[in-house]
Amino acid sequence: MMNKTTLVQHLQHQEKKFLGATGEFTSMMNEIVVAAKIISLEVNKAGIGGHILGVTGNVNVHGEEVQKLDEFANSTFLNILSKSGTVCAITSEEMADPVIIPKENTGKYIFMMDPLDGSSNIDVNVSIGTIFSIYRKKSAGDSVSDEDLLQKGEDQVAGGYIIYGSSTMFIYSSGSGVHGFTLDPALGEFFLSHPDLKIPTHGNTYSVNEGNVCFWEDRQINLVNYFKEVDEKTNRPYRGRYIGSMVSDFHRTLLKGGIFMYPIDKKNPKGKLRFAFEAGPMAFIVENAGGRASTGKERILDIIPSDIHQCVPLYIGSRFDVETAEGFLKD
Ligand code: P6P
Repeated sequence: MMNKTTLVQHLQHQEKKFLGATGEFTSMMNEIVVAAKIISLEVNKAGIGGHILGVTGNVNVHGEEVQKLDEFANSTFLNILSKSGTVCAITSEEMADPVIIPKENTGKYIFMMDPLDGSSNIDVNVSIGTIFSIYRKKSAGDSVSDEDLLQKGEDQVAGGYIIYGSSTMFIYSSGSGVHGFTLDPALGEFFLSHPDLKIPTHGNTYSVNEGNVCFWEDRQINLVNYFKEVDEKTNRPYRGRYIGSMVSDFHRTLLKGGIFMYPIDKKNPKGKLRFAFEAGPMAFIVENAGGRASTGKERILDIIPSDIHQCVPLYIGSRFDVETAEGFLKD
């Protein structure tokens, strides 16, 4: 174990590659790691004692029931990062408005998160996760403006997720490849387990909630039927896999290839997934792993959001498979 690289060591090595690095990014990432360890501990004992399972009785800005663990995860990141001196603002899927950090504790980054994605699966022991995205403050002066909070996807400084599953993994990219770390719970340390991850260029798995088929456009129906047809040359029929926890569905897609889709439908005419907290960071990761992420019509990282809670349709995964989807969906 001792010849393994820890996440802290990896971050220090990465920092040395950036001339003029102040160490503020590394410091912020280390704080994110601390929050991840705290949440991992809570998630893994959620079934014991029972006090943390279940709903809070509140709904979030998207009208979704807030689980107790959602709130725990959100407040854990909020408490740790707001005192870290590395961020000037924090936005969250679970908070209607941004939290602006007071001057005495402010920093140069904006931290955006889905604190516990897939949390409706907590009570049935399905893997869930945290998704985060980091931008650099752009506006002059001490105040935080829309110029800082509504940035183009490709201006992300880093994107990552933590998956609380059979093991807890920390996957991130800061633009120099995608790297995966696995938590050794006995030591409380993340160790490099998946260096420089690359997504297969062509997969044979499609992932979508087919329970929504009656709400889809015809071209979405035609696309999924295409994946189900028999054609040896193009590896079809594809296997269907859908967990209903994006972090889990994306993690499988990143490692094995294929495509994850959350299309528009009559219930969600703009899409269900959030640009800032889900589509944007996962698009940053998948492109750094050689994959592709699209709304079906445009590159996710080309989007400049008009609202911090903006939703988008999402097609993400192996380059070949996302291009196939775009062929069916482009006007
Ligand atoms: P549906 C979880 O609530 C989530 O935001 C993603 O993690 C997941 O991919 C999606 O929604 C599941 O949505 O409509 O298929 O239950």
